[in-house]
Amino acid sequence: MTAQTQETRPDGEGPDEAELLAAFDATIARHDRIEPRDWMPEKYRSTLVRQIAQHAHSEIIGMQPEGNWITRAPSLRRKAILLAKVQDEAGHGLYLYSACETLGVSRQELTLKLVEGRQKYSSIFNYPTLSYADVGTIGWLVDGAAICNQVPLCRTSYGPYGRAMIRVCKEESFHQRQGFELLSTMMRGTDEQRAMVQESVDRFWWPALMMFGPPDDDSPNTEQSMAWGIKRDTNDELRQKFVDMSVPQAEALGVTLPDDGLVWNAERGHHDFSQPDWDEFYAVVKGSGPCNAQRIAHRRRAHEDGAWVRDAATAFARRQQETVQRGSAS
Ligand code: BYC
Repeated sequence: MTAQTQETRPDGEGPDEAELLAAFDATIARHDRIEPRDWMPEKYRSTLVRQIAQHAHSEIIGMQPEGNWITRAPSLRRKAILLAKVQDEAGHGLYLYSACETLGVSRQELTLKLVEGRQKYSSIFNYPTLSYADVGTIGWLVDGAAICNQVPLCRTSYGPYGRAMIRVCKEESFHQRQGFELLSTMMRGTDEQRAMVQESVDRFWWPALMMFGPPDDDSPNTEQSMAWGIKRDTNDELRQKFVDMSVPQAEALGVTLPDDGLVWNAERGHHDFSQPDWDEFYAVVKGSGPCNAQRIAHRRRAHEDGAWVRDAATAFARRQQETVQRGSAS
């Protein structure tokens, strides 16, 4: 049985709810994709809206910490690279808002929920960027964490989300390399530059670990999201993967990761590591991080300042439609 659309069958009889659910469950069990016109349980739809909207908001809010350095980039080359990267994040936000719209919510609605604090975005973007090294550290660690989290999402059960992720991941891996390249250039520079990199890594390491969400035992959504194939790995599995990936990269760079508990465990075949400060995580998620108010105020201002662009685009589209209609009537 394949996933059923919500339309009635040719005989005029619509499938009942139990049949629809069975078809949905069978599609998930086969690791096939659910598409926008397929029937889906309401909770599956609302879970996707929650996750994809948060993801889209993260991309858009995530433009701010790095955007902060565009006017102060140390060279024309670095400025061009940073501009392109921040523009990519805007593109990622747009693919994701479009994916979310296929679930019956409008972008306007999502934006209002963000600026009114009714939907979340990633905790990581509530930390400030204090030096240019932070641009490299965000690329290396934050985009690195994003890749760990998002590569499995290319196989998520909802078609439009998985397809958006494929392109996003390609760009994110490019972003990660540019971050690593910036940091390795600084590490080959002066003692002062090396100290800047280390100080930046010390600030971003723990917030990067928090990006994967609370430990599995405290994650209310993981079990159901895994059962539905929305998430393919748990928060702790992805965090472990990120730590294992980052240790040799830190060695190659010549930086120290700020965790005395970070050691190779031969028996597990993974690194052991300490837990981040989960009280800090919950405080940041609830709005008390160093930059929450600033990030939302900036987003709200940009939305309000952009009202005339939306009005003009809507008027232009209406005018074009009228011209087409006049043409086909004559
Ligand atoms: N920050 O049950 P859980 C980027 C919330 S952007 C804030 O484990 P779930 C980039 C969670 O929402 C990358 N909130 O939830 C951009 C839930 O609250 P609600 C962004 C968090 O959904 C620019 C509650 O805590 N990536 O890469 O199963 C420049 C309980 O959590 C966080 C994505 O959005 C957090 N870190 O799992 C550079 C990836 N963690 O909603 C780079 C897609 C948890 O019940 N999202 N919460 O009120 C996901 O994979 C999952 O949503 C998460 C959380 C793993 C994040």
